[in-house]
Amino acid sequence: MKTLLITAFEPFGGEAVNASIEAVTRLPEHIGNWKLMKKIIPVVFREAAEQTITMAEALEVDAVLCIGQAAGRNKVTPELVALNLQYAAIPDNMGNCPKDSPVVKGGENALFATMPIRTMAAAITAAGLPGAVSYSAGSYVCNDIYYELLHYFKNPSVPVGFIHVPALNTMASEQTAAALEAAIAVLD
Ligand code: PCA
Repeated sequence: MKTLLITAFEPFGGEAVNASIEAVTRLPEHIGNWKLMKKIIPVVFREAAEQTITMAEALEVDAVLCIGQAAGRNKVTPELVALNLQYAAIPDNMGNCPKDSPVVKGGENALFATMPIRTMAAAITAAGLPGAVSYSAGSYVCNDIYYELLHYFKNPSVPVGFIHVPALNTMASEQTAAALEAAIAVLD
């Protein structure tokens, strides 16, 4: 049995809910060969990544998968790329509002997922649910945590992935959870 740290984000932007929490809390404790360790993290630049790295190290997890909400999308979208860019259109939950700052000074411009993103997206559609590979996690806190984790766990003995999910008014959380379960089930 391997352990997967799976994170969801608190609500942000003045909203009362975040679809990532609703979906992650609906996931079973075990999927295939994986035991899930669920954690809710703040929508705060850097802090979200720091908490996740601390938890991943303390629990000695085998992989890390972060889930965030992407309002306006109508599919569950595993993310292939993280950019070394912070640009916030709205402040994060601590009032940070970076405009074109690097995530990691001197870091590579972009990092690729170390989970099998295409296979995960294909598993979602094979389950009859809306899924697609995404090539941009944006430039807000979701992209920030993704880049920081990929940078930190450069040796992909701890694979890292990110999946954006639609808002609750677009996709029911049971469906979103089923899509996440299908994506996790293909992990080795
Ligand atoms: N979505 C935001 C941050 C938290 C979340 O759920 C994003 O896409 O960056």
